[in-house]
Amino acid sequence: MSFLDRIRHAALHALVMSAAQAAELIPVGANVGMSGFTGAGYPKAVPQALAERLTALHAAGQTQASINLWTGASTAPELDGVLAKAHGIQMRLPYQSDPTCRQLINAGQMRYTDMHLSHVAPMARAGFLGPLDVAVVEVVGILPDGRLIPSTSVGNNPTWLDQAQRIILEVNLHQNPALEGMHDIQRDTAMPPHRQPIALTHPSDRIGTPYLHCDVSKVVAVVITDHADRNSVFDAPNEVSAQIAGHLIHFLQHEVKAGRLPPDLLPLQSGVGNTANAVLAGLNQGPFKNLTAYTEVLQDGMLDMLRSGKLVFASATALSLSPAALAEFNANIDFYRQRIVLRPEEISNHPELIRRLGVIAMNAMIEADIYGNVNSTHIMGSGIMNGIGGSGDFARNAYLSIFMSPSVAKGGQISSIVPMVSHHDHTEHDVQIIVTEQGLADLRGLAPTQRAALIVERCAHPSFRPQLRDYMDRAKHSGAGLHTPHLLDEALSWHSRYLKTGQM
Ligand code: 0RQ
Repeated sequence: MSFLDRIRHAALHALVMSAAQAAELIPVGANVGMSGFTGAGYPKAVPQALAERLTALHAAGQTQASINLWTGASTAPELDGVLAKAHGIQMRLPYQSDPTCRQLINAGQMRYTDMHLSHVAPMARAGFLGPLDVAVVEVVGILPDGRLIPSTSVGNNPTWLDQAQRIILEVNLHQNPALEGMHDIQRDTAMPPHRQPIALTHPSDRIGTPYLHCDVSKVVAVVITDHADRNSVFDAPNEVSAQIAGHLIHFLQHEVKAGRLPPDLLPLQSGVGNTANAVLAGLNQGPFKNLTAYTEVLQDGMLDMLRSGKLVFASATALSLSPAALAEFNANIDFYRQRIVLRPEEISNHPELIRRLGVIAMNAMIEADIYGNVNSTHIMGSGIMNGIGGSGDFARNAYLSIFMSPSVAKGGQISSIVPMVSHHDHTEHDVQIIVTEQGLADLRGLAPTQRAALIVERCAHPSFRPQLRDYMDRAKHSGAGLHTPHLLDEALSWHSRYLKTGQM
C-alpha cells in the first residue's frame, strides 16, 4: 500500500515533507500538544527531528531552546526520551514515565505539571494552560474530506487538533488500517454552564464518530512514518502478584455473595504496570464471566480476557500491548473491533461516567499509610516517579476503589505500609480497599483507628508489623487528638531514615 492510499485528501499531498522540515515549523518556546498515551499512538519521527534541531541550536549558543510538551499520558523513548536527552523540554504535562524526564524533573531542570488526566482537555479549552501553538498527531490515515483515522491511542488528540494554531500529522504506515472504526470520538466541548449529561450508560455505547475532526487549513505538514509503537513486554505474574490477585478475586466473590456486586461484576478499570496485568491474568483464570471494562489502557491481560470470552467488551483510550499481543491483535482485528472502543481520555476518565457505570477501580500504589491515605507518585516525599495519571479520576468516582502493592519494596528494606504517607495523592476518603500479597483490608465504613489496626494486621509485611503496632500504641498515648493519632516527628522520620541509609 502506498502512502497515497493513506492520505486521501488530495490537497494534503503537497504538504508531505521530511520530519526535519516539519520540525522547523515548531517555534522554540512553543506549547506543543503531541499524541500518545502509554506508549501507543505517539509521533515517531518529528520529535526526534525536533530533538536534533534543538541540540543544534544549543550548540549554536541558544542554550535555552526548548518547548513545552503536552501529551495524552506517557509516551516512549522516541518522544519523551529524545527530547529530554536533548534538554528540549522546559515544561511537561500531564503524565510521564520516562527515566530521563524523571531525572531532570527531580534535578529541578524540567518543570512538570502532574494532572488528573480527565482535567487536561477541559483546562486546555478553558485557556488555563495557555495557547496551544502546534499539534503533532499520529494517525492511521486521512479521509478525502480531511477527517482523520485515529491511531492506537486517542488521548487528548481531539482537543489538540481543535485548539492548535498549526497541525503536523504523522501518517504511520505501520499501524493497521483496519483500526478504522474502533474509535468513538465525541466532540461535545461545551463549557459550564452549558454542559449537558453525557449519554453513555454502558461501556459499549457509542456517542460520537470513528474519526477525528481536523481543520485542514491548519495543517502545515504531513510526515510519513513506518514504525511500531513502544510495545513493552510485561513481566510474567510472580508469586507476589499472583497472591495479590488471589486476595482480590476472593474479595470480589465475597461481595457477589453478599449481594453488593452482580455476578458479572461491574466495569473494571485496571491501572498500568505488572501488578495490574497480573491481576487481570488472575481474573482470566477466575470464576467471573461476561465482564466489561471501562478503563484507560487496554493491556495484554485484557486482550487475553477478550479472547477467552471472560471479558465481553472493553472501553479504553489506548492500547498498551506487548509485541506478541499486538501480533495477535492485528491477526484478529475484526474480532477485537467488535469488542473494543477507544475514546478521548476526557471521556474514558470522565467522573460522571465512572460514577454512573459504578467502575471497579484497581490501581497500583507506592505506599499507603495506616489510615488509608495513598501515595502513587513520589519516592520519599519529594522525588517524582511517574505521576497521578488517571488513578485519581477513577479512585474518587469508582464504586469500589482498590489500591494494591507488594508489602515491601527494594528487596524488603522498605515497607509499603507506613505511619504517614510521604506524599498524598488519594486521601483516606477515596481509598476503600488496600491489597498486598499479605492480605486485603476493606476500609469501608471504618473509623481511622479501626482502619489502622486492619491495614497493619492484613497488609503490612510481618517484619514491619511490630514497629507499626508500636507506633500506633505510642500515638494513642501521645496526648494529641485521638481521632487520627500521630507522632508527627516520628511519622516523617520513618521515611528519612531510608535516605540516611541510602535506600531509595
Ligand atoms: O523502582 O524500578 O527502581 O525498582 O517504584 O514499583 O513495584 O515495579 O510497581 O510498576 O506497579 O508501579 C505506583 C509507580 C507502581 C505505578 C506505580 C519503587 C520500586 C520500583 C515501581 P525500580 P513496582 P509498578 C492508570 C493508572 C500512578 C499512575 C496510575 C504508577 C518502582 O502504578 O505510576 O496509577 N501509578 N495510573 O522499587 C520506594 C516504596 C516503593 C518504591 C515501589 N514504598 N518506596 N520505592 N517503589 N514502592 C494509567 C495511567 O494513568 C496512564
